[in-house]
Amino acid sequence: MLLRTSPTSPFVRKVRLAADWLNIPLELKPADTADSSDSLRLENPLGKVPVLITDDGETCFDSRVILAHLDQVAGGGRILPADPKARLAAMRLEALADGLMDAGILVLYETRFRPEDRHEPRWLDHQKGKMDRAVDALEHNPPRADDMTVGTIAVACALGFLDFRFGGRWRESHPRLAAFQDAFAARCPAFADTAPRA
Ligand SMILES: N[C@@H](CCC(=O)N[C@@H](CS)C(=O)NCC(=O)O)C(=O)O
Repeated sequence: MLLRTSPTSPFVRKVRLAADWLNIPLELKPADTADSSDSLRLENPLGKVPVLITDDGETCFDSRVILAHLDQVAGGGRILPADPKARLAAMRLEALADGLMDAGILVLYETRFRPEDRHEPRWLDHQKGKMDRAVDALEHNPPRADDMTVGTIAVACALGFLDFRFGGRWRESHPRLAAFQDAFAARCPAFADTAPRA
């Protein structure tokens, strides 16, 4: 299977971590989300990475759908628990971490797509509020690194994204989450291998 990637996308990183954990080989093909001639927009009308292209040519996005698909390819119940209660908890955790990344990306895009004198402070504060509340909620109820699920994979990627794009300021004030990230990195060697690079 082929994965359309970007070296800095935390959502792509989710897929790469899941595939590595499940021993599913993926061929990586970088995409340029800003280039209208890149086939990415045909593969995903939203023009976003990641996109998975299966061996029979089917395109699959977004990262949540891809992780669920990879779990199924691996036999099911591996990173998406079969037990309904555990499954819901893992999916909810994934949604929280994805939402944290979405808000961070909106903050980044505001600064990338608009000149500084047109940044909208109310919008930036609105998104930053979501990020702060998500990190605080995770600190209050930290995930367990020995539980490898769509949720813990997404949280690890969200924290890696904060480290990369927002200077890792969350660490000092969120010690339980920092301990989770360290334990996750120790358990999952692909976490270091997929660290974002500019
Ligand atoms: N919900 C999507 C989010 C994917 C996403 O936001 N990808 C960003 C890179 S991190 C992207 O491709 N942005 C390009 C754009 O929005 O045009 C997922 O889970 O895959």
